[in-house]
Amino acid sequence: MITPVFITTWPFGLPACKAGIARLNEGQSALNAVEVAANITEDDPTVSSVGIGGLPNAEGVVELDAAIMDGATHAVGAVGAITDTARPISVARRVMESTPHVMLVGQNAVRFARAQGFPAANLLSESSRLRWEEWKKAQSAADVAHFKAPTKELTPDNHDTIGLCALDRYGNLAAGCTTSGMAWKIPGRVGDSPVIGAGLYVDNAVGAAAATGHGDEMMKAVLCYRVVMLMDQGLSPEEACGEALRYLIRKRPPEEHNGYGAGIIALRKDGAYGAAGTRSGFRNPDRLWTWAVAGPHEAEMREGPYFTVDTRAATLQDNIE
Ligand code: SD4
Repeated sequence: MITPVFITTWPFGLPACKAGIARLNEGQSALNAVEVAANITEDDPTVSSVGIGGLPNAEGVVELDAAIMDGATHAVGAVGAITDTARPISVARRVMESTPHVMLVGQNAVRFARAQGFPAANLLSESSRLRWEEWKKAQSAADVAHFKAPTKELTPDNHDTIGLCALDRYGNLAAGCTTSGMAWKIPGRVGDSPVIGAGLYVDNAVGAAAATGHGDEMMKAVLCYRVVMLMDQGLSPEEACGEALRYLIRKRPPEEHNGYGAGIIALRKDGAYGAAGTRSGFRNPDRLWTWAVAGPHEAEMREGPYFTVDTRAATLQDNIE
């Protein structure tokens, strides 16, 4: 029998990791375990970057992105910039299972959710509202009105996705992502999390990957697809995550990504797992890249490894090739 494995990003993903592995050990599917585990973080108002309690956009509205992908069927469902609805990953699963489409966005995603029985919910917690008020005081009203939100003003806890990867005892893989995205983002901005190949990707024949970090940069490198492709070529999960990060760093100007960072988790179909992240990212040199994993052992936190390259030299070299 295959030993189940469950991985999540960030320390706030630990409760989800514990719930996910418990479901897998009960014999539930990887897909169910990812959804149930993601719901735990989405429902927690103290996590300021996912679901209820997430930080809002520049106009004070919480807009959520989420996606779920089933390695067994290669099906995927996603929602982008959905408002007033708890548990966006469950809405994403409904998109996958009840429509012929992959992604619904904005107000029509909300209408779809209501039609599917998801009730209206207030996502803006009091503490997130106060932080938004504080941020808004420092902005020019004209800039906000003209969609000039300074999305680059990031602090350590204003933009984190929970990414989840699972392997069940039947050998099936699944992945998910759910986030409120970057705090104070321009209304309507959709990040990498609901975008297949960027925020997550699974191929049951190879493995699964999910990402967190500066989505506007990570989308440009289709990061998670790359990780799975590299595992298919024989790299270990950790090497594949590292190579994908090196690729991102080579392709994009350092000033665009250095301050923000990226982290990836990966799980191979045989249960091998790994991760990679940037340490100087997330605008905080002391911020550690940490993730949670449970499998043959209890859920525990891991750190790193960290990947960087000499970006300018590599950019030149890479573009000549
Ligand atoms: C986004 N990738 O919306 C998400 C945010 C995140 O650490 O994960 N930040 O760009």
